[in-house]
Amino acid sequence: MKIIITGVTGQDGANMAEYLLDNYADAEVVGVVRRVSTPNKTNMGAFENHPRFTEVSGDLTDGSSIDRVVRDYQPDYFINFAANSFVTSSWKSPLHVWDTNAMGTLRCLESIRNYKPDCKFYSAGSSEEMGDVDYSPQDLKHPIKPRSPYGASKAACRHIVKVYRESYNLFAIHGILFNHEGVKRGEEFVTRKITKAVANIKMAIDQGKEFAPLQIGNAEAKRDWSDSEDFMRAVWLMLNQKEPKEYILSSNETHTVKEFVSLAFQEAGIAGLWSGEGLEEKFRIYQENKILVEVNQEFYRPAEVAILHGDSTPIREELGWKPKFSFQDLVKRMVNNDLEIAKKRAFSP
Ligand code: G4F
Repeated sequence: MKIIITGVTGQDGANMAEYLLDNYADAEVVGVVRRVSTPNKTNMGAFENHPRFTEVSGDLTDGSSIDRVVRDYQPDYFINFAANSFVTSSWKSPLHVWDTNAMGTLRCLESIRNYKPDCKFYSAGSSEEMGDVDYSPQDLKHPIKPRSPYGASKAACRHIVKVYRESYNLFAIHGILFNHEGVKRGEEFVTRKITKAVANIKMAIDQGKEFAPLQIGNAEAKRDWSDSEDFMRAVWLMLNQKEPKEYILSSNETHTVKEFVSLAFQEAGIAGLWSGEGLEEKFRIYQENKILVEVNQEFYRPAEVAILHGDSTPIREELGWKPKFSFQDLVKRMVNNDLEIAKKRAFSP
């Protein structure tokens, strides 16, 4: 069973590789890594030297590299987790985001069509495609109304995957993933930004040192957060159905960024309280005037998706998927991981 995973250095790619290597003795994983001048393979630590893992060089913006990987490795599955996935940066480099995400997906589909048409293909869809939502919770019938170049690029993937599935009879699916996080999450995303700051502030408080408050953008935004590890099991279920049916993956809950902040500090043993409104809103240590978090215009987006709240009932009922981790578990795991990292850093010689 040969599985190509693009984006294997990222959170989802690494979690998927780990899941397959740990659970399927016949899984041979080929991880596609984009050449960068300063490689970051931190997330690959658990499997980089695994005997059934092979690293190959490739880039979604270079169709010839994708052709070569598919032709040479003849995969049974191709899981595309490579993307420019940070929504904010999509306003700054929209052409690059479209080239990687939308054209990149088309390049994968063309390579599969030409060199391994019986290969099952997974495209990582996003709840950002829903955008300016009409109703909650969102299901697969929800109109596509993206609010960012990123969301629009993922909507393009959704359309082209359908076109290839129907035109060429490919097993190609575009599952819609609501927000999913974890200990491998990049530090620019709001959850990891919060848990890393919580850990650093906790260390400073314990050592009697001063600290700068965490700066965040829209604290009222609501997201449907899950654990990436739970989603990887679901992606594999989707790829192993008889027919190529698409599903939504979500926790079926929605929480504000403020709730995430409060819970993360609470997990580190710091009780806090929100006060003020809009840009004046602040999160302070309970019954003290010490500011932990401030709202800062700099982190607002040109257009915001105010609420995401998914309905993943169909995959739960039809494929039997059930998440292991709750919202509270997720926050706890992320905070404790960042506390460990902060402690190691503080006590390393
Ligand atoms: O963590 P975020 O940057 O994730 P976002 O934009 O929801 O996108 C993530 O989830 C999508 C699925 O829905 C994926 F497709 C996508 O690739 C990515 O994984 O921001 C979450 C929310 C936003 O509303 C943002 O405005 O948090 C708000 N926010 C408030 N302050 C902030 C900040 N986001 C970031 N990154 N940094 C802040 O300081």
